[in-house]
Amino acid sequence: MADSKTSIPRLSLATLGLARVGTAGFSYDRRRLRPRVVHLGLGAFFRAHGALFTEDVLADQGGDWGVTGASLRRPDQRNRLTPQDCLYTTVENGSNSQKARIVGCLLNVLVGPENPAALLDRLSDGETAIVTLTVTEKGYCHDPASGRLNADHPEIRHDLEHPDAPQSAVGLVTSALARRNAAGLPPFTVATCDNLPSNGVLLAQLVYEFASLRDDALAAWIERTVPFPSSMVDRIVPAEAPGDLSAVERLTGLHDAAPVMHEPFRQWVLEDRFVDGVRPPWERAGVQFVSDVGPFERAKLRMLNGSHSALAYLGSLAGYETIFDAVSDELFARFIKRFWRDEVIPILPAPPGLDLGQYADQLFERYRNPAIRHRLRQIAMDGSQKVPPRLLSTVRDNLKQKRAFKLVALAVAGWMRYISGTDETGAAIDVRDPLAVCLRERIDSAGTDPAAQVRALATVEAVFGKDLPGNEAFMTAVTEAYEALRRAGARQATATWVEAGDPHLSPGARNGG
Ligand code: CS2
Repeated sequence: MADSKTSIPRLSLATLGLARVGTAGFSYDRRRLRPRVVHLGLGAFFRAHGALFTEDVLADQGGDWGVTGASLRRPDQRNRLTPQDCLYTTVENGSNSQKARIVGCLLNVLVGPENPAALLDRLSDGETAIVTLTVTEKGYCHDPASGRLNADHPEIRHDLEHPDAPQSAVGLVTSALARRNAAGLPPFTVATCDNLPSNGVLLAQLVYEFASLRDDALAAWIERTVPFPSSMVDRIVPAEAPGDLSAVERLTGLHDAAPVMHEPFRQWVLEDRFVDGVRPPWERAGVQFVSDVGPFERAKLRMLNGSHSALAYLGSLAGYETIFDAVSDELFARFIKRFWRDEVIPILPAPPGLDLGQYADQLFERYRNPAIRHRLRQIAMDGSQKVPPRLLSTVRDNLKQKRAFKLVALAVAGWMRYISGTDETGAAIDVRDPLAVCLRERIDSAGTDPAAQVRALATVEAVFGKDLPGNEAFMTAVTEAYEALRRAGARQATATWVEAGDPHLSPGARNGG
């Protein structure tokens, strides 16, 4: 099929052979694949991460591990992928290299809101052995501060009333498990791949709570039989940007409506708990199976995602567009290195075999990849869900150990400043957050006094819990930082904060850069 505007052939099974030399493809027999993995939340991240680990297994030793993708919101991915037989191109963008690869393990895409019954049927089918998820933090319909299910969430309420047409990931997983139980089938393994602390434990708890609202016997069966392995996943995958489609056309000679661009680095650390041990031999593709993901996940969430969120708020306010742009400014480079060295690394237990100082250096190099245009706006989204696990967890651990947390406090204040809705030039900020309306009302009701604005936001319990608004050290640190951001702007405030000496820095602390 040719694209009408460009007359470049559209990627599909029929045109695969036309791909330019240098484009990697697949040589396994795709007709053998069965839909044994269902992935909820088919976005760029999964297609450049989980799907590629499975693709590598197929390339290495064949097998039948095919993937069904499911979109729980919009039909865009299905609309783009189906006309090209669900094939897509991944482009690995290194600092000085580009590698294109056409991926074959995705077999079809279902769209939950259009046809919840079809998605439920697929999940309930005995052939489905593993359900993986990347539905983003807000997709868990939970209270980020307490980790409990938000039973008032409109999707949760809907799913309780309509168990045959669930909308939420928690509702879908529970209804499908209920059907399997009723049919005498074994459960599937539920492997969440979202950036949440103890993500498997959290999802198990949410599904259990939800199932208990339906039927105690079902909840007990789930608790007894369904494994929810925790994981740490990592790869920087920017959202599609203008120019990506034409770049892929130039590389492969084929028109792909759904390519994904990503960095070379990837990591997946996973607990080896699967129903009957059934899973692809992902270790062949580099997945690290460990008994306790906790230290890996905490290091990644607080060092990578924490610094991402800090840069997203402070960097956007300072006028930068991407992570690369922000860390190319010597000031923000110093900020981020001190953030790691002084406030995050000292309170983190190092995962086995990982030197956290080296990990910080490696993260910095990844951020300095000029070929990755990772937009701060993309990372800034959904701060009410991201700030608690990425930044407030670090605040709490520093408080416990009576250590300073000035730079983390500046990042939290940066979020508060960002969601006020106007930037330093007076231009509107497009704040995207499930709590946007509530946060806006809080700020508006506080008037113009910065300290009152901080108090109004810090008392949103779903974000700050019950403890932090009553903690004087926390409130003082965030209020001072917020006032400085208002008074001097993000760049100047960051400069002052970075310059300030840190009396709590232990003499042996490693120099992060
Ligand atoms: C980012 C993550 O958008 C965000 O909030 O911090 O998507 C980050 O790029 C990935 O977790 C990296 O593995």
